[in-house]
Amino acid sequence: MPKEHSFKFSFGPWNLSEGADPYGPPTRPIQTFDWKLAQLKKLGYDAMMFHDDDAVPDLDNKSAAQVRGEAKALKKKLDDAGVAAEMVAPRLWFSPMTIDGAYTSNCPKARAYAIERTKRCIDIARLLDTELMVLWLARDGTYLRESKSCKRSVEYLVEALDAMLGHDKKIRIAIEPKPNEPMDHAYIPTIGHAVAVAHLTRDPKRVGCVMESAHSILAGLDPADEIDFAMAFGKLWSLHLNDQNGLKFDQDKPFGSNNLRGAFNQVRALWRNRYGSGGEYVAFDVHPFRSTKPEHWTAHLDNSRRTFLRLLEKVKSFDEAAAQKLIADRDYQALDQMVLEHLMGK
Ligand code: GLO
Ligand code: MG
Repeated sequence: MPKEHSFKFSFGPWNLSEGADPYGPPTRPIQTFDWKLAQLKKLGYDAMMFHDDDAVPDLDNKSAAQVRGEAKALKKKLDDAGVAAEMVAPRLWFSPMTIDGAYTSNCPKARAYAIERTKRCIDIARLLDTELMVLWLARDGTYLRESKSCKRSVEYLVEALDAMLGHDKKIRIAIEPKPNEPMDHAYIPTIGHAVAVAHLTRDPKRVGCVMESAHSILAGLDPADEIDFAMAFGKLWSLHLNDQNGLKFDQDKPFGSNNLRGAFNQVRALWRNRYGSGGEYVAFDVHPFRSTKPEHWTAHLDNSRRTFLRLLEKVKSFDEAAAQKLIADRDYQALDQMVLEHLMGK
């Protein structure tokens, strides 16, 4: 087992969501950013994740000087609160410019918009004193296979990544794969795709990934293996831990809520690989259930972190020597039961 090291935690303002879904309006009153920051502090988290327009609202309609001013004011607010900015991510799925995709749109103007917007996002990240930008490629995929070409899309994506890497010599880009939703098929569905694309860019060392549990499950994969795979390449630079009940809409359930054993294996992979020893954060990309009352609004974040820490104890107290004996004897039947009994507290 690795030597003792501790984990640092983060979440984004969108994780204190108001309950709106495609079928109904918010079920909790809209809250301010300051309220969300105060909750983050109260819950004992260390950092906040940002979309570029969480940091600078209405970004597309602001001048470079305005953007700089607002980003600096936010940095001061975070400093005063003792909270770090973990990363900034360009929100490339809202604008009328990205209806048919961002970096891989069929429209050259849309592709140019996506790259320019991302450069602004990078500038904001640097003003918030983080070198990490997360790319969730929400609309870079297809509704209709015949409408685009996957090979051409990969080429566009690499061109865009090269432009980002050229814009700032320090920025590190973590691609967040997801196989579907909002698209039918996304071009970067798994960690393997993200790692492969990194190697086509001008500076592969600065392109890595974020593993989100729900996204891996939607791709039919095991999140713990996705963690291990990314870490085998030194490419796991952030995490969106959560849970997902099978192949349906992206649920972003509390960590461990659906599959406690799967969550145990994710924490075990992180612990065994010393995730976090390079300053990486454990982020929870979780949402409250729509039915959650305002007075219980932050419970999913508190619970996810609590579950993570409880599972960390389970990881540390797992009898590795006994497990190794069973493995050597190929007695996986007994190993299976040993894991279950350990998780059940016997
Ligand atoms: C949605 C994604 C989303 C991203 C966030 C950061 O499925 O998980 O929440 O993580 O926008 O880019
Ligand atoms: Mg996510």
